Amino acid sequence: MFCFQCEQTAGCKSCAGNAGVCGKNENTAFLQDKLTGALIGLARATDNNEHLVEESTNQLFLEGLFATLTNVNFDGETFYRLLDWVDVEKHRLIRNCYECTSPCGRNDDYDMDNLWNADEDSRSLRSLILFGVRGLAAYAYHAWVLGYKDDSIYQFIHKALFAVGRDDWGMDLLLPIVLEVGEVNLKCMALLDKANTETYGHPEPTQVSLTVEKGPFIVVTGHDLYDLKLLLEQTEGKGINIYTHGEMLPAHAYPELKKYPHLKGNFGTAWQNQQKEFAALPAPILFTTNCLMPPKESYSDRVFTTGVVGYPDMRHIGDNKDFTPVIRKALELGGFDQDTTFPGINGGETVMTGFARNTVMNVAGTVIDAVKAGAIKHFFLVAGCDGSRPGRNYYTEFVKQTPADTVVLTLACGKYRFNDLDLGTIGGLPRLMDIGQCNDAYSAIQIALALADAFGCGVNDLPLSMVLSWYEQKAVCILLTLLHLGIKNIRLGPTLPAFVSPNVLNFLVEKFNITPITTPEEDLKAILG
Ligand code: SF4
Ligand code: SF3
Repeated sequence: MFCFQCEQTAGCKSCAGNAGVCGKNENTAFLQDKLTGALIGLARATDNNEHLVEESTNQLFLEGLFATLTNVNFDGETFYRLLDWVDVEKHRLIRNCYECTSPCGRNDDYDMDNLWNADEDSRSLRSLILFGVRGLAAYAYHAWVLGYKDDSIYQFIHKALFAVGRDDWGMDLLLPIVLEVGEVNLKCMALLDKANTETYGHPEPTQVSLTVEKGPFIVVTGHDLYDLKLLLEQTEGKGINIYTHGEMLPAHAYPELKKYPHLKGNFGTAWQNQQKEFAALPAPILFTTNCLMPPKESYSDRVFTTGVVGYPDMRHIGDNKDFTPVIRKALELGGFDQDTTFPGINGGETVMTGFARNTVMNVAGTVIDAVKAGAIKHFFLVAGCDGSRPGRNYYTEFVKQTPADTVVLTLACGKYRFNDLDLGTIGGLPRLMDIGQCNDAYSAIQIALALADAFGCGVNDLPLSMVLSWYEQKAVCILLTLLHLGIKNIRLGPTLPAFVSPNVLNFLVEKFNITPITTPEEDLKAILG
């Protein structure tokens, strides 16, 4: 196997041999490559055939790409099903081709080994496109399940996959598509933001308890708010409480979700701690998306998956979204005998969320006055994924060391390293504000653009620094979005992506001045002068 799509890849180079660091085995890696190659073949078949593309074709692109994201699906059955589906769609798109006696090869599946063995710059650029499009597909999927669709996004996915299969394209053709991933991802995150806010209302600042009350409960993790909503409906009046985990935390801030009194609080920290945190949990855990780690025996009887998530032998809730087996399990396990608090990493017993664009823009006047009066000297966006590398302590230390006259905005699962800290307030606002999930990077961008507008300058001229952490492919497409917007001086860690070749890195440094993180002390000194 060969895989280097995430930050924890072996030796910061690539996972090879029998299994990846994430637990993906050789067979799953093979099937994921096969499916990706087949989707490239399907993208080739859409060329000149866009008029034949149906909803089911695009649904397949989204599900197929999402299923190959890190920590989403380890189940061979899923990939066989998706491969069969590609076959059906391809037959429909290019029936004549299947009947042709002298095939030209134009619609063939792509052999991913060609990509992994290509020269390093071509491999790097095409990997950026592929991994970026995997992240984008995940966001498009979340919007899709809420009924928000945009053909131009799907057409770009076809174009991008077509490019991934071009062994003969150079930097001149590939680089614009790399940046276009960022552009289309912005459109996609805007669509998801619209879907979430029109369906569930605008997030409101909300304090979330880290105490699990006695009695039966269910822990729900991942990013899919629609699954959470259905679970809340199905558990209503059944004496079962619901606790969010990981990237589901911002759900507490949406009016249409927080109205359920049995949506009680948050359990646990970021994804990489799940094998320890779930071990003795007297409750089922529902995975709606990444990040799923191979379940340990100590809790594997309590793991349920749904949507594009899958793991061999774990119970999967299908498209009918009937969560009865999860509910039965919760009642059978019974929960804790007494209220039990699971403090955050720094000992806090509650966390705040809900500072998305609407909330922050409603207090824009206060924020701008505070900046003009010198009460707020600088903004930091400390955001992105968490992971298990020890170097990620940087982010906790960085936030702890930010001066009292600065504001820290955050989003995604990396925040669990510091979101239980009490950083106090500034001009009546909390110094630490959680904007939401990783896709709420859209909200952060809108906040930055509004600030730039108010001060009559560009985002790069604002007293704002982005200190980002990455792990999986959604972070890749968000990073490309920031580059598409021309945002410079991003600090990125804990390590730089293995799939960025030295020449591509030089380009990113020269054009956007991307820099790797160093130490909190040095970086803060460099930023604040
Ligand atoms: Fe390795 Fe990451 Fe690929 Fe898993 S997803 S095999 S950890 S590079
Ligand atoms: Fe986290 Fe997996 Fe990326 Fe949505 S849940 S941010 S790592």
